Amino acid sequence: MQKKDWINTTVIPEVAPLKSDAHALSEGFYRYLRNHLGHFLRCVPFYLYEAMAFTIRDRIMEQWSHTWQRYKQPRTRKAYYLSLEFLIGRALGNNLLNLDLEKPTSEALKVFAVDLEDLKQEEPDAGLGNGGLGRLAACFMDSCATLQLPVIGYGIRYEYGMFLQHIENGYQIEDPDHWLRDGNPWEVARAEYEQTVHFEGHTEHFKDENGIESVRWVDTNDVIAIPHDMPISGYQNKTINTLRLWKASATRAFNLAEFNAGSYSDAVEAKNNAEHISMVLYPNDSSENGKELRLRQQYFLASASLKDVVRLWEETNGEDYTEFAKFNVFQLNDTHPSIAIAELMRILMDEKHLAWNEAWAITSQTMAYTNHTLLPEALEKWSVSLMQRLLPRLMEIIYKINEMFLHQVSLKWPGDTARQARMSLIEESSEKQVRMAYLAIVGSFSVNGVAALHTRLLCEGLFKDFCELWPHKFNNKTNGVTPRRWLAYANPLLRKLLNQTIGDEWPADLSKIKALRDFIKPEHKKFQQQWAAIKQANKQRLAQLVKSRCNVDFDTSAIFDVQVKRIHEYKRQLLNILHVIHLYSRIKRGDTDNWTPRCVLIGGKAAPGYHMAKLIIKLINNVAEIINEDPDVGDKLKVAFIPNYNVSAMEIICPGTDLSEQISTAGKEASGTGNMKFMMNGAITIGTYDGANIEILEHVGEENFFLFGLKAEEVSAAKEDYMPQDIIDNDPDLEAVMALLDSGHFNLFEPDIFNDVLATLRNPYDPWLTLADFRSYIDCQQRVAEFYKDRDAWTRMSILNSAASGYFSTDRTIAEYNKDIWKLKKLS
Ligand code: B0W
Repeated sequence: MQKKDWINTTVIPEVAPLKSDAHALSEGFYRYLRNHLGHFLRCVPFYLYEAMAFTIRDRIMEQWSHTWQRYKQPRTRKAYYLSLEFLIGRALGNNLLNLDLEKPTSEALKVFAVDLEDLKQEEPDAGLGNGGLGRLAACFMDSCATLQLPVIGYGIRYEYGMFLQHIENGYQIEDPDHWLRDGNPWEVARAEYEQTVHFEGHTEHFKDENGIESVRWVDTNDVIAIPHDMPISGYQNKTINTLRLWKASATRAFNLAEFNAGSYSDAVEAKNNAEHISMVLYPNDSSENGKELRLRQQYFLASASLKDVVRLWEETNGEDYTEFAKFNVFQLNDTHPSIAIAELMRILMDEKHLAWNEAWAITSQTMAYTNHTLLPEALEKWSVSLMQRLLPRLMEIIYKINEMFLHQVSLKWPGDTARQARMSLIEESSEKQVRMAYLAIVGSFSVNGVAALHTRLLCEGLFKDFCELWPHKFNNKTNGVTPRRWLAYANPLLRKLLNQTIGDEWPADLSKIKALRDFIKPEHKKFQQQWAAIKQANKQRLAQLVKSRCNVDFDTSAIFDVQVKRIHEYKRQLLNILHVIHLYSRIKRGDTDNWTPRCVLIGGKAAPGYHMAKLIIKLINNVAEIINEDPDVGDKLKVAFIPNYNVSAMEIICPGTDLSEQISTAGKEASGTGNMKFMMNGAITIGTYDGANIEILEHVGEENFFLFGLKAEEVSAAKEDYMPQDIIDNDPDLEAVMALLDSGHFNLFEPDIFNDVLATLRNPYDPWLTLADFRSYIDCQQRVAEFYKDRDAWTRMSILNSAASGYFSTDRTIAEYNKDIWKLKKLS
């Protein structure tokens, strides 16, 4: 589609900005409902939500176009956040907060006897991510808009997001999440900016008219990428940034020749194949993959996004690329989009006719890579043969990058062939593989980890050779979370109290929250009571959620002990459940003097192909059922597994939590971000010395954190002579727990189903060393139980945790990315 010249020549009439008072909003709402959607008030509630979303979007649009215009000014340096995942959640409530429209919107709806809170529930979560990595991308987008940085997010508009989880007989069942079924009122399709992405075919090397060696990639199968833009509102600053999500579409709706020849299904198949690319999010969080469709998704995102940036560049600079690196920077969210490095080389050389060295100078000065994991199984490798078939030109470029790189290695370490083999971008295994993390390091000017320990371990382990070669590239950027969604929005009661107590600047500057420290003094007794009352109310709200989703009664006078995150062996939900069984065993043998009642909530999704993770879910559910139905247990202990844990659930869960479980095997959790959401909302952490837990502990002080377990170095040492059976034999509490499990007490009607769990716990090669930390964990939990009895002391500790959470705002994280890597000017 071509832009028409008259757009530039027509005189645009003055249009008054839309009003945003309650009356204007109720008018807008009703017009959308009746005139646009064609419904009346007694329609299904989704349409009411949609009408209000459109009404708000109109207000966003005015600011959005203004922000775009500013970003399009020549010589404006911009950053592009490339990510296969953006776990956004719902948008209505968040936009109302950011636009300061909560009050008038609520009033506008009252006219129609519609409750805003009910309306918000109609919005499906945009679950375009697995867990921490995808949610981090969403928090980053929020902070970039709030800090008024010209950053554009690029991702995929998956038709189906993260699967919906429900539980049947204790087992996880996955249902498709067709979140776009009824349309998405927030997005704006921009067909005029579609891009073509090539696959397959082959390359031809030839000399151009000037005798220069050139390459063309021909006989390709092409897919069209159509951008759908989502607005990202900044916090009360009139800035709306853009998240551009690509939808895949066939080049022609049908192959007409085939269609006319009567081969209808073949003609439709081509269309379907193309559209499969953006059909579904891969539900693997930190677990193995290697599927062709995933590589197609990665290249689709990288190619379409780079071409879009090149288009934007040429709008103001023509084909002169000399200053491209000065004004553009790409942040790669893990290796998932790292094929962008080879793709930018291809575009610059094959399409823009730059020489290798020029193209490499630009590429290696514009790419920056964030690593999110130390787990070897999550490090991406793609088979060379797959790459050669799917992306033949890209594979040639990767080989050439490797050749130049290994030459550099040989100059630095002459004769060290072992090192060359170790560092090669190509792993020479039985099936040759491209090591994507190495490609990302070689092609980037910055490589960062996501917490201090993680970055240190990367440099000492996985990336040691590279850190020795290029120490200047490596840096740390400790993760954060946005205080707008995770405190101001999720915890409205606390928001009000904070505003009254420390002023209302904290949502845009969370460092202000440290002023709370003062309020643990005896003269602020009233504040402390208000704090405790708010926690109580939030626990009530959480208890209602648990009742409705799990049919389990949580008594709000008990300690609310919560672990919600993806289910993975390294995160050790198993350790949590061993503690639960230990408490149950104590109750059954009458060891309940001075008992602290406890409600344990666990939630999270398991990758559909991850057998052990799914078994852990089943175990949690079976243990919960036995405990909750046992009259001897009563209110002393309750256990629930909350199905379909997602962003919206966390908005209710984190404000209602007392104790935040962050119990991964030390050295395995790169950062964790749930830990930060809980802390901000005044939960106290029980955790290992791992990921960002360490920094949380440093900020809040050891006396306000329940620390247990082996440290990362101790884990490595303990692996040498780890004897789980000896640990069991020497610990009567653990022996009792194992005896209950061995006896089949939790699976009387399904004998042997937990044998694999029991075998891992007893396995001397268990990489997660679950039993090594059992005693330390149980003792620590006992200290928690004792401490919880002094409710005033607990409240003070809770306040201190919130007060120390300022560092964990993504505003701080993004300010650091900007200072050290992006170097963008704030645009107001
Ligand atoms: C996510 C998805 C995939 C995949 O689809 O293949 C592979 C790996 C991940 C992933 N997620 N790798 N690390 C993470 C989590 O990232 C967050 C944000 O930095 C960290 O807080 C977590 O510690 C890390 O596990």
